[in-house]
Amino acid sequence: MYTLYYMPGAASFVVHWLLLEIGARHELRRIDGDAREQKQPAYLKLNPNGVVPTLLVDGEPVYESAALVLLLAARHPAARLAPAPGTRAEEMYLQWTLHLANSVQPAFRNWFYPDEAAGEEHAAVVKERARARVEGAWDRLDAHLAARGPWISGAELSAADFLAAMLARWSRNMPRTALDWPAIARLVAALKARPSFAELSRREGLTEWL
Ligand SMILES: N[C@@H](CCC(=O)N[C@@H](CS)C(=O)NCC(=O)O)C(=O)O
Repeated sequence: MYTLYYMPGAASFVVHWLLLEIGARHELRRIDGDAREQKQPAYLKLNPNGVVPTLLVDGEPVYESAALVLLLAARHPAARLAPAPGTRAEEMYLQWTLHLANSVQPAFRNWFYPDEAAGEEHAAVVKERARARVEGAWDRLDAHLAARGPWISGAELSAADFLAAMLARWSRNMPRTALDWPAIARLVAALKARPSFAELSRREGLTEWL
């Protein structure tokens, strides 16, 4: 049994999506970002970083969205969202999951929270550099998908594709959205066509990027 602490459209989005895609039994607890509930003591006991997502896994809190992507794919082999160990597909799956989490997601954090890195007076330059980093990431992901795709790990869909689609969604109001890159646009269109995406959007009350 799982309990997901989430905010609509946030980094919890991919975890929620995978729970639906896998068909895993779960409950949802919405965190009120406007009230900064993620910084309140009750939530900090679960996730001392004060961010979403947190997933209770059999009652124990686990955080970091990419860790939860890997964890859910590994715990539910029947969903076939984690490539077999020791394969080339697994190498690409792990490489890109960690790259998206370690390099691309922090650039988005700078885009959405531009005063965090160096204060309000440097926010414009932080944002501009974040935009360049995100666009560079799309160049490289698109080239990889064109050469080795259609999915991140090759011929088969994996949990990493859902993480990429979430990040692509975050670019929807940037000067260039991820959908300007054709191989990424194809991946995203295929994932958005899945019933889990419609259900996810309905549950989170999302009206953009449908
Ligand atoms: N590395 C973390 C980052 C999570 C993160 O930055 N979450 C954002 C929403 S996308 C958040 O909770 N922001 C609220 C805040 O920072 O107060 C993860 O991937 O789980």
